[in-house]
Amino acid sequence: MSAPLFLGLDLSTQALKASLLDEHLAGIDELGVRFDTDLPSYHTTGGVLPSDSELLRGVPDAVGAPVRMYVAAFDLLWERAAARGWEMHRIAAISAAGMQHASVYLAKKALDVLASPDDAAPLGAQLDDAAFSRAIVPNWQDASTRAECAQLTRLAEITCAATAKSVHGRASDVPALSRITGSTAQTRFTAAQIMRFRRDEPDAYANTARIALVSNFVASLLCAGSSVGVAPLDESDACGMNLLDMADGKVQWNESLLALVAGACDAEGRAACDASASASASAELKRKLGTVACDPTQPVGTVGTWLQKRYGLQSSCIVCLSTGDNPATLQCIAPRHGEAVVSLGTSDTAFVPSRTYAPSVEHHTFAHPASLAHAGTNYSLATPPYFLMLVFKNGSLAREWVRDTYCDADWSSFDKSLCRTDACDATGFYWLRPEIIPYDARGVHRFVRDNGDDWTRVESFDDPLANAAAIVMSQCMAIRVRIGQILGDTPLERVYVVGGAAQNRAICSMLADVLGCQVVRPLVSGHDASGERIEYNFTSVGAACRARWVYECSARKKRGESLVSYEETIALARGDTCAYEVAATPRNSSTYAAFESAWRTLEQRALNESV
Ligand code: XUL
Repeated sequence: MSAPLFLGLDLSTQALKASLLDEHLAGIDELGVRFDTDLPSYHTTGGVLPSDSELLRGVPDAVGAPVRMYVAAFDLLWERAAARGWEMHRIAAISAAGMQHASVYLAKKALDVLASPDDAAPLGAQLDDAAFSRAIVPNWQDASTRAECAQLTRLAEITCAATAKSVHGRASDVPALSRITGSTAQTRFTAAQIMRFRRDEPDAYANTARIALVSNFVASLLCAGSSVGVAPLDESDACGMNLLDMADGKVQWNESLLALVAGACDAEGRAACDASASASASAELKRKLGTVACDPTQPVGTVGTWLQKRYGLQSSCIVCLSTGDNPATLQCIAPRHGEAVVSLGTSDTAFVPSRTYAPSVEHHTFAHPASLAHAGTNYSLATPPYFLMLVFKNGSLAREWVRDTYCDADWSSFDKSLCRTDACDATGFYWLRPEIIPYDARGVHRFVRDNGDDWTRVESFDDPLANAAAIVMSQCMAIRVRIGQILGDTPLERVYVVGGAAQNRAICSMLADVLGCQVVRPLVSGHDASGERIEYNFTSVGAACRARWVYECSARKKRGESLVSYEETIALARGDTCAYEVAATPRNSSTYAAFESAWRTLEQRALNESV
């Protein structure tokens, strides 16, 4: 029997990608289907419908995509994999990642097709319009649900007032919804999205047999032609719904929020109908959502007849729980307690593993995708049970604005400014779009040091190039302060940097100096079909790593052995292969450590002045 292969999929905003890895997690091949260019008949731009599309029905701030495009992409991906000559019979386990928060609405017909598809025909032809109760599904960029968010926030305040006021003794200035679900109300999160759908399209909601996240929808497609039906939700992904109660160390649906989303009560907690109708509305929504699986080592099932007969996958090929794209990216890099991942992209994002449930107004708290903490057994201390996600909206777009406005639209002038030695004498806040951290901060604010600890707000710097150092230092400082608050006494030992700006040496050096730790770039390269070495997609690789872990755990379970932690599996599989390269080591971190307190005061000043 030839060595097993592991497949990870990633259904993201713009493409469906697939990474095929060998048992040592080295890349064999990677391919993808881009929605805009490979499936032009769906008329998407950047993977979503243009804002003036009639299909969005004029709903302000709605962002969506045709659900059938995702199925067409799934069909095309397998066609392409077969054309590349993938050794399908060697694929031992598959897992997928899906863009977090986005949801899919299946009508009864979809369940029939998933149970017994025509193995000779593409799934797209079978999962037709009648198979979905919602043709255009919300994307994570959708912001049409502000009213629903306000209601979720209100109901959580009322419920919390009636019960506990704090979580694990944490300060109660954390909004109640965040204390319960790990996040403040978010327009893109699934609870608000389902609520708006039920309100706007009650018949279509009634016609919905199951509601899936993108991740378990893809897992269900992999199982087409088996008894699985709709795969369960993954705990880590489902934390991005504003619907799970994470507060008491378990992860389960919050009954009050569920009732509000189901239409069984209003935001004041008053029953919207008689008691039995309320109970049945809540039970109905619970049925539609299905179960949340808390043991990622437990396979969903095996591939169904559709993949077996059409593409030659083995009936033993394991289908694992699929998770959200953020948890999958975390899985790919597998930072330990005391480490963090910083993604410098359109927005700057940080992932920080956490040993405690740490809800806050500023970040999201998700269950860790590789933790067994909520699985009931085999609690492994090696994997922290949670991870926190921080999103700073003004990332690369703000850096590019500074480059274009003050650095002759030239990265090398921008970078030179970052090497200045007087970087702590001028700082700035460039909140070009309303910021998330700090919440709703706006505008551009610049400060220069007069003397000692006295700072003056200025309209401009004498040297325009100083804006480059000011923005990058301040962005890094914002990350330093929040990670420091999260880690408390634990020192930050290493940061994995990803995203476009991870290739910029000057930015990585500043990050290392400000954070006071090594900054490394994860290496997830492999080969493409022509044998050329290429960089792989972190998210689909992260999904494939889960497949490798689940395969290992299943083999051990069969042999009656105990489970192995995710980190150990990955380390054993990779052997000595270095999983990262050093991008920068800190040189003068004490300067920035000393500057932290002044910078925080300046951030508060800028915030007070931002309207
Ligand atoms: C995170 C978020 C995005 C999507 C992208 O909360 O909304 O990162 O997950 O697919």
